[in-house]
Amino acid sequence: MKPPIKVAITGAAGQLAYSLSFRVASGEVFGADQPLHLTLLEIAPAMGALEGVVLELDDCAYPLVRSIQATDQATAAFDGINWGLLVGSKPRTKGMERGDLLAANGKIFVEQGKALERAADDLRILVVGNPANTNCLIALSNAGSVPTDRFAAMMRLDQNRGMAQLAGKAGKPVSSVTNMAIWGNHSATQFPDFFNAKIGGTPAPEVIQDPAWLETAFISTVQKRGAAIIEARGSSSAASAASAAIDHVISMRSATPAGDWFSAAVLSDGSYDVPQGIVSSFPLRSDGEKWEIVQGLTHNAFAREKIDASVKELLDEREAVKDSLPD
Ligand code: NAX
Repeated sequence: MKPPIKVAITGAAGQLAYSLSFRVASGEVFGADQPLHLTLLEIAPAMGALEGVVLELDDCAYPLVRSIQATDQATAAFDGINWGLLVGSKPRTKGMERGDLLAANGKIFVEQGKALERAADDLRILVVGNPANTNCLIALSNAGSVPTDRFAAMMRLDQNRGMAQLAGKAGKPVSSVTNMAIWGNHSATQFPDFFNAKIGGTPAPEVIQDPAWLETAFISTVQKRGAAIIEARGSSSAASAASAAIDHVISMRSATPAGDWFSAAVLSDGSYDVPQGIVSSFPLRSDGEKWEIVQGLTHNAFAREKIDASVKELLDEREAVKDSLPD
């Protein structure tokens, strides 16, 4: 057994965390030889419901769990953590404009970013709570000495959705789909890059010889999948989102298979003419500890226009939260 690590999950009484926490506690994410201390963060009104989650986690008798702490204080939740899965955020309520949503979440991620200065030296963060890219930007901008490359926002659900759609259309198993890059924002402007995706090692457009489907139905299905799930289920994607969060952490912690990549939103270094200072999705490779943006992919005018539109949305979001970003 390795020495225990500390993992924090925020929004821990919410529906996504109800799937995620149990899978983290079971060892599925960090390994069957990795004991962990779990800290669960919620807001004060949800502490009663969180207590119920803790009772259930206890009742699973997971052998890897060394302790479970429930708190409504970010500083306590993030003390000494190695990983933080930031799921909690303020949902959009009736009549709320997008700017109001950004501002409300800005406050949360300023506070949580500051509290992350108390984390362990090897801290890694995944921001899931929406608007995830801009929340991630706010957190990393307020986290003082924590290196910015420790932060990512979740695009893995979009990647997985894209892979499933391509596999379904091609009549191939989803395991044959690789190199699925998502560019831009986790929103309806994102660009799921079918041009660079492969099916069984062959470019997706050569396997699926239906450019009209790829350029319209495929893109909009991936972009609007979240809304389709809300429409069908009456609540937003939770189990698939938890599954994607797990895939993200595993991809970050393992060496990426040769020739492949995975998608996550990270602070742009200017690659692919995405301006610095926004958290945008890129294709990444990891060596198990550090990640890098895959270089050298090409985009035609169609793809470039889609990427630029999503990047513009991220720039607008950054402008809307500028009060939450230190100079
Ligand atoms: P829920 O509303 O069920 O749960 C959110 C929880 O966060 C609530 O229990 C709430 O009390 C808590 N919370 C609010 N402010 C908090 C704070 N300051 N500190 C700690 N906890 C706080 O939403 P759920 O379905 O679980 O979704 C969680 C978040 O994931 C939402 O923001 C949602 O939009 C986002 N999603 C992001 C996805 C992505 O791909 N990046 C996909 C799935 C999901 O929709």
